[in-house]
Order: sequence, then C-alpha cells, then structure tokens
Amino acid sequence: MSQFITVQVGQCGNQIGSAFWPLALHEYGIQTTSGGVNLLKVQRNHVKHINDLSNAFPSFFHVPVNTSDNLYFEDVADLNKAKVKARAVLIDMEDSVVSRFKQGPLRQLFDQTCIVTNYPGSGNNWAIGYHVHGREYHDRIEESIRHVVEKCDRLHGFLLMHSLGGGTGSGLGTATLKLLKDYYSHVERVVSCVYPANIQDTITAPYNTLLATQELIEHATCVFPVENKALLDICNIQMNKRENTNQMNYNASCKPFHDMNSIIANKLLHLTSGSRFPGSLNMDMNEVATNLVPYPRLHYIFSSISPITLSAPNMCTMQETKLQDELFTNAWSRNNQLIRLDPLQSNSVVLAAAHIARGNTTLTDIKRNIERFQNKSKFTSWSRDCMKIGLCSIPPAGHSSSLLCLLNSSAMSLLFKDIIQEFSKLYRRKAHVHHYTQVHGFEETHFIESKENILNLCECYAEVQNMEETNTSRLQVI
Ligand SMILES: Nc1nc2c(ncn2[C@@H]2O[C@H](COP(=O)(O)OP(=O)(O)OP(=O)(O)O)[C@@H](O)[C@H]2O)c(=O)[nH]1
Ligand SMILES: [Mg+2]
Repeated sequence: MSQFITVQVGQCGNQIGSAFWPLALHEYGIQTTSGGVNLLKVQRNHVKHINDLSNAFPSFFHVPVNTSDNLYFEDVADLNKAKVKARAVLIDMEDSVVSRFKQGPLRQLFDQTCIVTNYPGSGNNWAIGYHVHGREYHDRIEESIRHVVEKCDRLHGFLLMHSLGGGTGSGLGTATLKLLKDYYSHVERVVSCVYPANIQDTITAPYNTLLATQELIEHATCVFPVENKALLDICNIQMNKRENTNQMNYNASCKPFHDMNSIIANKLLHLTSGSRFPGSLNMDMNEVATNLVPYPRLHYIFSSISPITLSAPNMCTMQETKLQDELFTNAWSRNNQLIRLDPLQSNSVVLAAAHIARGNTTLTDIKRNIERFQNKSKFTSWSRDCMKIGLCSIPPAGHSSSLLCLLNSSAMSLLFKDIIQEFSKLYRRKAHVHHYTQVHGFEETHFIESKENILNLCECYAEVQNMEETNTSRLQVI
C-alpha cells in the first residue's frame, strides 16, 4: 500500500486538514467526539489492536514498529501511547489555525518538528508568500518534509492542500511544491487546491490565483481543483434538504467553511481509498496520473462525488443505500461537481476518465453505468473505449456506497480563461501591482509570462479538441 505525506499550507490548507484528519481516523473506526474534550471513542470494527493499526493505515499514519504488542485501543491515550503520527507537514505564516490543532484532541497526532508557523501571514500577496517566506523558510520546510519522508518506506506521493486566493497557501504553497520537485522529483505531487468564489473575498485574489496556477501547471503531477462557488452551491442545496437543516445552520453560523472542507476531505479520502483498503479492483493512487494525464501539462482533473457528505455528529449512522444507477446519475450532475464547469458540454472532449466506487457497488453496476456515460459524452479517438475503474470494498463513514467520477476534459480551459479574465480586469489599470513589484525577487514581467503560459495551455486543449474534429472528417471522407 502506498504512503502519502500531506502538506497543508495557509489558513485554507490547514482548515481542510482539520476536516481531513478526523474523517481519516473515522475511516479506521476511531471517532473524535465533539462533546468529549480529548476522547476518541473506538468502534471496534476495523482497528482493535496496534498491529491492525500499523497494517491498516500506513498510508497516512506512521506507527513505530517497536510499540508494545499488547496495546489495545480504548481511547486517544492509546493512540498517543502508540506514538501514532500523521504523515503531515503543517505550514502557515500566521499560527491561529495551526494552534487550534495544537490544543485540540488530535494534538499528539502531529509531530512538532513538522509544524512551521510565523506571524502575521503573507498579507494576501503571492509574492510575499513565494519570495519572502519561500526564501526564509526554505530550509525549515525542507527539514520538516525530510523528517516525515524518512519515516516512509513506500512513499508514493505528496498531497498538497491549499487555497490560491490568499498569499501563504498560494505563494508559499507553490514555493513548497517547487521544493518538492527539486528534492523528490520521483515522488508524485498531487495538489488539492481551492479557487476563490466569483465574488472575491480577497481583492488581490485574481493576481494570486494567476501566479499560483502558473506554478501548478509547471510543477504538479496532478491537480484536483475545487471552486468555492461550487462548494457553496452544493452546501445550499443540502441546506434545503430538511434532514440536514439543523446541522447546516449550526455549521454555517459558527464554522463557515466546515461543510465545504468536509466535501474536499471526503473527496481526498475517496481518491486514496484504493491505496488504503482492499477491494476486488483496487485503483491505487499510482495509477491515477498514469490513467488520467495523457500529456504532462494537461493534468487538471474534474471531480464530482456522490453522495455529498457533510460532517455531522450522526455521520456514523448508516444512510440508506442509494440505487446504484442513481449514484452514477448524481455523480455526473452539475449539482455534485466540485468545480462549476460542465466537463461534458458538447464542444469539449473527454481526454480520460475514471470512476472509483466504494462500498457495495458491483462490477456489473459499474459496467452498465459506464455504457450510459460513454453514450452521453464526447471522447478523443484514444479515450473513447477506455475507462479506468476502481472498486474499493470499504465505504466511507456513514454510507453504504459512494462514487467518485474523475474527468480530464478540454472544458478545463474555461477555468483558465476565467482566471485570465479576472486578472485582466485588475491588471488593465495596474491596480495593486505595486504591492507585488516592491517585493524583492518579483518582476512585473512575471504577470505577463504567467498569463502567456496559461493561454498556451488553453491552446493545447483547443488543439486536442480540433485534432478530434479533423480526425472525424477524414474518416468520413474515406
Ligand atoms: N474552501 C475553503 N476556502 C477557504 C478556507 N479558508 C479560506 N478560504 C478561501 O481562501 C482564500 C484566502 O486564502 P487563505 O487560505 O485564507 O489565505 P492564506 O493562504 O492563509 O494567505 P494569507 O492569509 O494571505 O497569508 C479566500 O478565497 C477564502 O475564501 C477554508 O477553510 N475552506
Ligand atoms: Mg492566512
């Protein structure tokens, strides 16, 4: 089973982390209770004994080999006694979110040497995050990462979590990505990034987003973008479903990003499920990029998930099994897409696709539905008859089955065009540019180069689309 190191950068990255780790533990039957202060209640389903633990979850957790053989799990104290550590590096240039981790029930899960914080942040400026903090913290971050890497014997990938709208996640996050490429070029760099909502909550977000996107295109192996506007819409739809109203109102009032981050955390756990649990047709993470990325630069992947899971205290009570066909239909619907673009629109093509099912879905269910999918989508000549399938027998907490649909579609160029449009609105008047140019190491030409590079990527998508049209007409002539 492959091992992963999560690298959470900035406020958003660490808040996604705070949704991710309780859910990751929950998947192994260890529940963080919101009422009990430090107590983890163990449901003795998957993990009872320390040996189960080291066998069951090496993907995201490190368990020292010399831990006492007689250790059984009752509560968090045992988890701590066993010296279980998350394979995680926590980075933020202001420490409020990370210090909440340090005081919370999971505080012992994180190695102190793997926490890098400062004060007071990067001021919503990519250039400060990338150049100032990137330079100053390069060695500290490199050391922290090495510390976690040394505890892995089958390291497969880094999982970077961050947002692109602010300064730390976008700037220092992409500087860290570059560092990972320089030091561990053979290890995959999977990125889960958050694009801001349309109504920007950060005025300089279009600059930060453009500059960070350019870095992700250059240095990531695979990017799974989500948009806050898509997540907000999904949460609003859930809000209208009566059964969730109380929990949603509570989450929306006191933890505005809580539900949105749970959706991201669920997607990441689903994505990695094949590397962590048994299944009749497991899709390991090392197969994701091979199957979904036909050309190295075209590595932005759409994701949609069904059912949508929000973190709720009652999440361990099993929800009704959805009809399998409905599970697929929902996963393809606009309402379940984590990015607000239609990857199946008529003038785009699907370069590659994967469906990962968890729980009680059968291969027959999958095959029947894949046929439906192939009939409704436009593919390239090489991707038409291929579909990567994953089948993991362990469902996510609270459900009997679930489905993640991953698509590499040329419609992704619409995201890049949006980024350029938002950037141009500000840059046309050179608004806020001086904040960037006064940072040592940043040149104004970097804006233009990034824009050109992203435009060039749009042309690559257009080329793939046109190639298909040309191919079709030639075949028709013959
Ligand atoms: N989905 C989601 N989005 C978030 C969260 N926190 C912040 N954001 C979004 O991320 C963008 C701002 O980035 P932050 O992560 O707050 O900024 P940062 O990386 O800490 O950078 P600085 O504060 O500028 O140093 C905005 O678009 C926010 O809406 C979160 O927990 N979840
Ligand atoms: Mg911040």
